[in-house]
Order: sequence, then structure tokens, then C-alpha cells
Amino acid sequence: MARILTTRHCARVESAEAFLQAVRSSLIDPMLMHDMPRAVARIRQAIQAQEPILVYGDYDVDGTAATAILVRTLRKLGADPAWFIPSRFTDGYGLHTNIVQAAAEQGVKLLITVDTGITAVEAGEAAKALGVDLIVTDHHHISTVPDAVALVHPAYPRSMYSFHDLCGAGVVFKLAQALLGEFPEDLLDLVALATVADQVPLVGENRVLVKEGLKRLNSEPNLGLEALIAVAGLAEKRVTSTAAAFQLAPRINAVGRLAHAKRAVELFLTEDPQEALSIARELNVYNDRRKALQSQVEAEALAQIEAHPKWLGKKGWWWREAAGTRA
Ligand SMILES: [Mn+2]
Repeated sequence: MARILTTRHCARVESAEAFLQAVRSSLIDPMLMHDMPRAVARIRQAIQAQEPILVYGDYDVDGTAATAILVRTLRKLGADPAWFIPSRFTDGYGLHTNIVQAAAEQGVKLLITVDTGITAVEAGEAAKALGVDLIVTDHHHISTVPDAVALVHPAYPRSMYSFHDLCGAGVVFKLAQALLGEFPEDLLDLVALATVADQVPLVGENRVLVKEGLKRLNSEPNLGLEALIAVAGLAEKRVTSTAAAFQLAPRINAVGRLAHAKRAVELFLTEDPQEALSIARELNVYNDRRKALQSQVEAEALAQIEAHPKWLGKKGWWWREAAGTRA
């Protein structure tokens, strides 16, 4: 056990204990994250003054879960935020100037990004010029950062926050906790799913969020996740981190790849069991289609290789071996 723990960088008794027990009390105060107090103050002000808020996310599991976490939190606090998920095909990844312009035209005063935005320098300039306040919450690599009201990021240089590997939904979960002033029990299912789907290391806070979130996912998940668990054939089974990563997450990603990921956010936000079931079924259909496309592309690729064995060159030994086992 000691050897295994050492290879997991738990060479000290305290860190080994934290890893093995993964208890809530080891979670870090959200207010220690970079710019968290500024973000909380500006969002509270917006809610108070009923300013139009836009939550801007991303089209993968992490980005859609993060969007739903923040929208649910803001609704709980009495706001009615708009939200937007870009299209993989027409908008592409990240926050772009045209989105900021459209938001400004619609009267948005506060734009909050989740799981994206930390490199959106031009969009930040546009926001400033148009009088839209920008709050970025993100976990991606930091290089040149936009000029924003707040840059909430777990790995911001010289910040006091000691755990750097949260996913985008993890960062927003922390923001939710700071805004609500309490631990957001009912958002644990979403943050756990996003954490395993985004493949961040399952150490530190991520371990606690996944451990607690899996309990929630198996006891009282939100209506959308409950429906998704049912259509994935997991209703009678325990939803493990493996099931979340390989059975739930692909269904959410499929809709973003073949149609539009906003359906996933609608699933995560719905309060109507009928709607939950119908969106979950729709996600299932996209997932089946995705699987069919994948095997079709795979078969085409294999046929091409077989037709052109020279493409493999001398390094093709692995292919010939694999072909042998396939035969
Ligand atoms: Mn992410």
C-alpha cells in the first residue's frame, strides 16, 4: 500500500490519508481561487440590479455541465440568465468577438464564460469597448489573458489556490459554492460527470468531487441525468466512474458532434420528466449514429491500408501483426 501511495505522490502520512479518505473537509475555500471575490461581488451586483447576464460555455461534457451548474446557481439566486453553447461547426471553440457583439446588441451587461475564455484577448477588448463586463472562469492553459473584471482559474500564477487540476465544471462548482454560501449538494452529479469525462487527474479535490458526486448520481441525480442513466441501461446498476466516462459522457458528446450540444444543457436544466426522457432518447439516437459512423470510417481506413500496403513502409509491422490477429 505504501508503495502504491508513493507512486501516487502521497509519500507523507497526511497526503496519504487525504488521498485514501477523500473527505469533504479537505476541500479548499473557494474564495482563495484567483479573482473569486471579485467575480462573486460583480455577479451579486448584477443579480441585485437585475442586469441581463449571459453564460457562455463549450460543447463538450465539461462545458455543457459547467453551463448548467452556473445557470442553475444563478436561477437559485433569483436571476434569469441567458446561456449560449457555440456550435462545433459554425462557431468553433472559444469566445469570439461576434458573440460579444451579439450579446451587447441584446443588452447583456455581464458575460460569464465557463470552461473557456482564458485566451480570449480580442473578445475581451470587444466586451470592454461595448460596455459588457466579462468574467472568465476556465481551467485551460494560461498564456496571454484577456482584460476582464475577473479571471477565475485554479492555476493562476502566484495565486493562493493549492489545487490546480479542476475541470471547467469544477471551477464553476467552486464559484457556485462561493455565490450560494453553502456546499451545492444538488450540483455534485454534474461536477462528477464532467470531472471524469474531462480526464483531469483523479487526485486532490477531483477525487472528493467524484466520490461525493457518484453518491449523488446513484441516489438523487437531476431529472436529465436520471433519464440519461435510464436510457443508457444503467438504472438497475451502480453508476461507477467508468460507467460515467464510457456510457454517459459519449452520449452527451455525440449530440455536440452530430447536432448541437445545447441539447445537453437543456437535458441538464429540465424540470420536466417527459422532456428529460425525450432529450435522453434523442442523445441515444445520436450516440448510435456516432457509433455507426465510427465503424464505417474505421472500415474505410482499413480498406485503404489494405489496398496500399506500401503506405505502411517498414514501420508497418504492427499493422501486419494486427491484420494477422484479425484474420
Ligand atoms: Mn474542460
